Amino acid sequence: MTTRREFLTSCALAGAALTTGGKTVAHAAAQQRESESTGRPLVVSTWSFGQAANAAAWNLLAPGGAALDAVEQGARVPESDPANRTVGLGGLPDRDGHVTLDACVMDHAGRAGSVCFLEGYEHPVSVARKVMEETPHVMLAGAGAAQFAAEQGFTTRDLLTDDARNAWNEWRKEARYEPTANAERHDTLGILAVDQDAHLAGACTTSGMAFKLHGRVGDSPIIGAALYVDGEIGCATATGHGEFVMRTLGSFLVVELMRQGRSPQDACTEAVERIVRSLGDDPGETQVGYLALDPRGRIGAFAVQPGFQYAVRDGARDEIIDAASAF
Ligand code: SD4
Repeated sequence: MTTRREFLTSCALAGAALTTGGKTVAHAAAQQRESESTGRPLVVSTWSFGQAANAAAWNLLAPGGAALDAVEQGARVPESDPANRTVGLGGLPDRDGHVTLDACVMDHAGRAGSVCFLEGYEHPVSVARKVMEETPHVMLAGAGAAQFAAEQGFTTRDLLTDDARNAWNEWRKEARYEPTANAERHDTLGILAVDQDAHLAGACTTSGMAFKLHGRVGDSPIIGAALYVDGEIGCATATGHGEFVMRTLGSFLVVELMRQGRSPQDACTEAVERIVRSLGDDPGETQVGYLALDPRGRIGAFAVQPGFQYAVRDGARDEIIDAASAF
């Protein structure tokens, strides 16, 4: 009989597919590329919209720029995109109509900065970087984070677009609070980069679960949950149903597994397996995806269920890849 572990491992080895130029092909070579290492620099991001973030990051990485600058610039792209309903401007609001943002950054030296429950600022990732660089703290929340952003010279902006307000009004007609994991509503940007000097950095930014309770904070700004970077070992980021990631401290887990010798792919698979164990045989709508990168440029990705994609950009590739999944 095949154990769940054997099943997951075989999925990880056989299940990846690669999308290039709009075509998705069954693809054994995807995994091989991961183990071959493509060298540096390299940037990976969650979801297909990560490709635009990667492009901005690549503009810095290609001429020898720093990974930290690259991930920040990459994260700012979806933050400014009003058509993106899950990050920054245009993000869907909480139950009470507030767009509340979570973001964090971390670099190869173990420095970290984070903001959560931030309202009225388009670029939480940049505020998070300021927390990291300008304060002795790691995380600022809510009104305090907004006060700090103002003090740092960030300008306020109404982030609730007409489109997002309309979606919220539609949702309110249902008159019920059901924070289920809808794949469409789960699209945090996690971005990881390794630069020419083999320095790693990562960032994560989101408007969180759509129509969440006011005050709800997800995994995305939690160092160790949706983002973790160890300059020697590797880095990981998470997307999906944040509560599952928070309960398992997923990104820290992925990096610690890599420290124990697991490949980025195997580490992501094991971290998903911890979640899958709590789900039994039916994941329902629960989705979590992990993405990991090591200093050699090896990539891993795995999700609870199909649909999780990630974007890769390096000197030879600009691609979107379908991650393997447990179900
Ligand atoms: C959250 N993890 O707030 C975020 C949502 C998400 O892809 O990742 N969407 O739980």
